Amino acid sequence: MTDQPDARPETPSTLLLDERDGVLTITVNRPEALNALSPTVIDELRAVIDGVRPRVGEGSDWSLRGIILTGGGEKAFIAGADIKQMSAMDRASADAYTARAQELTSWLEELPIPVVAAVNGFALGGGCELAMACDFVYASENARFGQPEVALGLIPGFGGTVRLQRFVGAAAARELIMTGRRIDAAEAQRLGLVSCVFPTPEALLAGAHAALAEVRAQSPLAVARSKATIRAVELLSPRAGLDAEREAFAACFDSEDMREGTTAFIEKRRPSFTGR
Ligand code: DAK
Repeated sequence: MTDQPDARPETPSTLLLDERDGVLTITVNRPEALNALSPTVIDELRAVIDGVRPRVGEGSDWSLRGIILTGGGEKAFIAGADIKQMSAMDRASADAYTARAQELTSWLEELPIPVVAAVNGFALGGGCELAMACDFVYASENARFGQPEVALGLIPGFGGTVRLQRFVGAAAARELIMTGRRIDAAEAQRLGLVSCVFPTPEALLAGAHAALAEVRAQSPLAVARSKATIRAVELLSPRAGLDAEREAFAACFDSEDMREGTTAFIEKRRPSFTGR
């Protein structure tokens, strides 16, 4: 990890935040630079996600049940790392920058609530990598995905070599990374990178909210444990993964949510979950 402290501004300069119905929408808002990930954007995203953590998870009041990450303006989700700022970095500052960005992607994966990437335009390089660290990747028809780092003399550095092949398989990942080719939303869905495509950016946001409303009706504890187990087993062999799943499944039988969910089913009523 890095030894630089996080910037924790009261009001982020590069993000718009909007919270309603237990869902926090984070909009990266630098449309003049196609929402490129400057070090300030990374630090502000880190500060926001860090601030969310006490509000979610076992022992919390579960006041947040989901996050939507999207891009400001009409052209881009996030057009990658900020090439202008990056061009002035040396090896040490690039290493610190990428460590902070990689840690941010791990935080998103570790949050006990779902994060939806609402990709409403270019998701290139670090933008595609940030989307892949989210739980659901939804896109509007104008979305364009790609890992164009090779055109800059770089390789993906925010987890792209690891995550892209998990989504699309090794063959397609090799091709996309080594050609730097951009693909549209339909192809991204065909390859498995995107799970839902919406006709417009407005429909995309509505779709993301609708998915999180579905999540909100479920046991927060079970959703959190599902996410954690999916992440844990990804790193294991299939046998060890099944063991980890069995253990996490059995642990649900100690929760109030499991008792409530099964009882509500039998009593033909809606469950009232507490997240305990
Ligand atoms: N960074 C900075 N500014 C950007 C930008 C970016 N990634 N992308 C676009 N902009 C700026 C443009 O410079 C332009 O600003 P002005 O010239 O008007 O001041 C403005 O946004 C509008 O862009 P365009 O005029 O280019 O718009 P177009 O519609 O013509 O083209 C485009 C859109 C998305 C095709 C084009 O902008 C483009 O190709 N952008 C660059 C996309 C890209 O290559 N992204 C990947 C960046 S590499 C690392 C770890 C990770 C990474 C790096 C290092 N370490 C291990 C150290 C990650 C790397 C990347 O993400």
